[in-house]
Amino acid sequence: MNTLNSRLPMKSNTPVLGLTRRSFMRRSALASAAVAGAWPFAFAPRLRAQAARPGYPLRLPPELSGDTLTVAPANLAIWPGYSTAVQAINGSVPGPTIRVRRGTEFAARVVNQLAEPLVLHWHGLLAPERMDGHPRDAVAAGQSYQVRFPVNQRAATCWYHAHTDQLTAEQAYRGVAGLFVIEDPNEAALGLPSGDHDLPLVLTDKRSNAQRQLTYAPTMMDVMTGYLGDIVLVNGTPEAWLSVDQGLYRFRLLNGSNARIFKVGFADGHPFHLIATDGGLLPAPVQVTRAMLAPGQRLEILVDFSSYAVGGSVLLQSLSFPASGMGGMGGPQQGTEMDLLRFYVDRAASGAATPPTTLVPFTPYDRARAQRTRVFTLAMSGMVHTINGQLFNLQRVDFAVPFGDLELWEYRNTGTEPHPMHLHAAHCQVVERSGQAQLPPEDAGWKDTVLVEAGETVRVLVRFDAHPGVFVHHCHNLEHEDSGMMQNFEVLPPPPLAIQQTPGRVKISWPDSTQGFQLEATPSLGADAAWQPVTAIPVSAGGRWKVTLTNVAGHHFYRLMKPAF
Ligand SMILES: [Cu+2]
Repeated sequence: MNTLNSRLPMKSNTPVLGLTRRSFMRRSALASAAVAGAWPFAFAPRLRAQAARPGYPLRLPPELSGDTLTVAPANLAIWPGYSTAVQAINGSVPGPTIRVRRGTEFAARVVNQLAEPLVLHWHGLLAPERMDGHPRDAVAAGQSYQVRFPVNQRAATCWYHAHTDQLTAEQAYRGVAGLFVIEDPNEAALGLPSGDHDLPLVLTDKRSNAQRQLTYAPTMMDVMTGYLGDIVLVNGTPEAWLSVDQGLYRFRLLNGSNARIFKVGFADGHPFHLIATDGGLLPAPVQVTRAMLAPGQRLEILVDFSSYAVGGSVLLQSLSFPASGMGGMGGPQQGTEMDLLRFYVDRAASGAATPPTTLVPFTPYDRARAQRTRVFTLAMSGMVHTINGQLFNLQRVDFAVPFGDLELWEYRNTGTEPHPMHLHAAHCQVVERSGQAQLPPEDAGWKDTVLVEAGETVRVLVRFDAHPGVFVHHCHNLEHEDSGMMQNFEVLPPPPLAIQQTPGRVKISWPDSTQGFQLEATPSLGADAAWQPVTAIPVSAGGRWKVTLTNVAGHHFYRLMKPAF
């Protein structure tokens, strides 16, 4: 039996291939805090008190920067004394947390040791077309494939998960998912909690039976509502608890559930700060007492435990909320209160820490620059859900988006189920909900997954300016997705530029049948790219727009883009 994720701290610190030294130290620090929960000889009163704690100390996934991701059947001691069949990544559920520094290349070999096809999607990452994990790119059982792409986007808590045609829901449910954290050394200056005070919380709900197996057998009703579980695992830990000090913590929350929406908050109403959504840090922390987190979404929060006495504890929950939809047949209905994680405040903090007042600048798109509105009607058809009246067809491309155009996407939910809509290949900005521009803080910043409640119309602004090619957008209720609530779209490549360079002089031209483009230049590509409009006014001649730049010092890169800000 694989014990990588055993609750026994000594076992869970068994060296893991690819585990970085930093992560090993983080995990060791955590384990030393949590060790009393399973240590056989309690030799201090505090440790004895901890030994009586119900539940299990929070596990932390191993960490990787790339290398090999082997997806294979495994048996894990999710509940001590039981062996639970899962589909693990490198023997772990959730899979290893991938950490990549902005401006570097991510490379990994994905090895499919399942008895079925598999492809992984890098959710929130701007990967090129054939690296993105489109369902058409799944490899057969026993096969492997190489992933390689540069990571130049803002630092963010992203994730990765199975995206196999009609198998996404079951594979993700059985464990084929993990966090993917993009780090930016420039953000270190913000002084946010780090090391063992910066922790992932991967929330997933499951149904378990008497033999402690994770059952997945969706009925037609489950497909309609999405598969709702009756227990929550946090980082693969049931009834999870965490020993903390009285300091400030950064928690990176991912809702990795198939269908369950969480309303994250403390049982005692303890306030916390929202600092990041899907696409990275917000302009400033926002103090809240609860936050909605739909499947696929991420939130980062700062929690200050200094108001709790040493010896105190507080429970993080999914608070109850009125839910649209039919509710689940197997698990508690959508919107039912569920416990997530109990924090035991065991120690004084090593130093005082307060949230920073500002984080990372955010520039909203200029809605007036949107080239067009694209309407997506989300509706129920029998027991499944459609987008614009159709179910997904792997071979059919449903629409094309010109590269670099700012578009207003309008999701109209005419059904009775909530739909967390996820788009690949770009991040978007939420602009209004059913005509209201006043938005909850969870809608702030750069998003890739937007919750559209029953009866709601949500408008977002989006510009596909990273990679041309065929991508998907879909509902991230995974039963909805697998039953066809997904579309292909093609990001059309920008018009080709013709560039003639002589010393000190650059002649650039492009077809004058293309309107509205702005020529931009940058001295370097990658994470340091600083695209600036070229101010020279193009002239039309011989069917082309032409610009001649003189006194050009050094080497530049050029592109065509439509203004969005
Ligand atoms: Cu849906």
